[in-house]
Amino acid sequence: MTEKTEQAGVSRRDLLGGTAKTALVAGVGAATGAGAVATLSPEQAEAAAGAKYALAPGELDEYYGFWSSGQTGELRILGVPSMREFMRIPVFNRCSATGWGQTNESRKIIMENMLPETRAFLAAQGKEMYDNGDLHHPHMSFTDGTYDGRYLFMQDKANTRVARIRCDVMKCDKILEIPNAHDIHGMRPQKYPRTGYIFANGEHEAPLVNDGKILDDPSQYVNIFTAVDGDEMQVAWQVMVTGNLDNLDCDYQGKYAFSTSYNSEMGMNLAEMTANEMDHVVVFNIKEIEKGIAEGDYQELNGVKVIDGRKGKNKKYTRYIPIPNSPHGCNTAPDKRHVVINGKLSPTCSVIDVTKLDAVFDSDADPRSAIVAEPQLGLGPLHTAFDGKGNAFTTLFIDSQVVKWNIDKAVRAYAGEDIDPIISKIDVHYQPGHNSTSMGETAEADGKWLLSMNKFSKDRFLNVGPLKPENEQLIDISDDNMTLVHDGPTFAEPHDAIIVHRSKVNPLTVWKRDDPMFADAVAQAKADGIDLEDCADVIRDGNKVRVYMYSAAPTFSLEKFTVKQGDEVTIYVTNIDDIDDLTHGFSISNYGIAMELAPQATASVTFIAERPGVHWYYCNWFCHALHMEMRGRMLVEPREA
Ligand code: K7E
Ligand code: CUA
Repeated sequence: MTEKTEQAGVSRRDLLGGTAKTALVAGVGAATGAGAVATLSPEQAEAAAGAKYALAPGELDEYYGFWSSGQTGELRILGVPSMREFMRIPVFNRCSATGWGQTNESRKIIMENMLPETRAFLAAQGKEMYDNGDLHHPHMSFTDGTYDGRYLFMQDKANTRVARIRCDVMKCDKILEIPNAHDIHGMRPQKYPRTGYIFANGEHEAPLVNDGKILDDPSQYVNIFTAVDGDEMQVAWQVMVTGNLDNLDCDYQGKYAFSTSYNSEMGMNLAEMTANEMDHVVVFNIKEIEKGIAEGDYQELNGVKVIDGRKGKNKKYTRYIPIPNSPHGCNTAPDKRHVVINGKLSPTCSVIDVTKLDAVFDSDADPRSAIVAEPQLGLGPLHTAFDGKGNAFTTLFIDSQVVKWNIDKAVRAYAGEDIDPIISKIDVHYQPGHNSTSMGETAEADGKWLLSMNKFSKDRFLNVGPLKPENEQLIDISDDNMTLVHDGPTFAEPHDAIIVHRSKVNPLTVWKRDDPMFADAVAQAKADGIDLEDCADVIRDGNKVRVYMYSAAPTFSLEKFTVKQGDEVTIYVTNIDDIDDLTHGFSISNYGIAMELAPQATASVTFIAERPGVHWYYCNWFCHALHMEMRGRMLVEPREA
């Protein structure tokens, strides 16, 4: 037993010592005995679930599922319980269908909050934007502890960004690159009183000013926790912390945020990073941090106010609660009181009681005094979801199971009562990461559905070659059993999803003409004296050419236009069709151009007309019986010799 473990008051038995750690690090599965394992054949499962999940064609789902896509960089919308995929919203990736990353409207969003050094770095690569992202965590904005349907927020671990999607049009409207931090991983919106802040964990440590002056001196590396203003999408403040920040959540009082932290050792390799028996959760005191900022207790770096909340520094701002080795998931229960910290290398979850945190901050009580339960659940607990009835569902990565357990029983067992908090276990296929319950991260958790997001599908689907899909399984949790009802293969790599009741989300069916998304195009048209909804015009402005047309099925208002080789051409297309679902597209052959034109939207694209000759533009979104005929010619006059 290490000295640190004794200080924390956790026994060796509670930690199961090195067994789980060794198994997890080595990637070896191991079985645990606790709890009954429920497995049904697909036929039994379907019968047991009363086919509640199976919607007839044309029937609508009760929930929206908002899925991340990991290294694909987009956000996806699925229906729950049908698990049908409805839509993909490009965010950090680029999109061939919609022109995300190519239209002027999307380029502005992607680049307007890019750091100057990133701009310069990308320019040296001959690029103006990153092509990739790693989107792990999608979460909706909150008001009063539940989803309010305004925005979805998400992070990019690959390139240190936070983005926002407007739920009225289901398009990304802001992407913010976070200075000082490295690799944003855990991310959550403030639950109360409203969002408010978006809290974002910088996962990897680096010198605070990372300009190359400090290199191989890890003693000078720090980690950064960031609060973003979710309305303005600007960084509000940052806190310097000790240890790699992994996942996070916050409370229902608007007082505290919690980040799990592995590698409290600040090690640089696997052995160093997993050396200690205990890591920690960092508790952020939001009001004290705001006060410290107001009182000037910060340094300003890259235009951001950074407070020092490292271990052993100012205890007003942060506290470090010792937690068994390498905690991962962090999930606040809908009872508004308990926060579950998932052990990963420890077979336990540690439960924080938020009502005990005031004492930790005010009277300097032992930070571990806020821990009120630490049940042993199985091997590799990664993430926990809730049913709103006092129960928790934790994924066990190594065991390939989900364990259902009761929070109150776990608290009583920790206090000494002889009681088993585990209710049941179910096999999932295979190696689950996140899980998610219907409305489960809000105060309105309704205990109907549980989604287990499994990293491996192995033998569950037809073999598609060495690269396999993941498998996301839907589990009916409406009664005491957990009943597996559906396998849903998905492409790389949804980590996380939220399941939002459809009453919370109410998107438009056509764009409003005064939408900010294309306000720049509207302003330019106005300056050029053009009516976007009734135009067929070419404006020449030196070697800049602005081409205005509208689309109305099955025609573009310009059947041809002429430019000169080398002109910088901007094409503005407005879809004047205002019928639900009548989307057009605009693509120019051999110019690499394509964009989406949803009903009543304007989109624009700029390029250099360097290829002389006749080039057809055409509608690339099937819209009409005469869709193939919806086309025109761009005539590019060759440069005079
Ligand atoms: Cu557990 Cu990035 Cu949310 Cu993945 S993290 S599983
Ligand atoms: Cu318009 Cu196809």
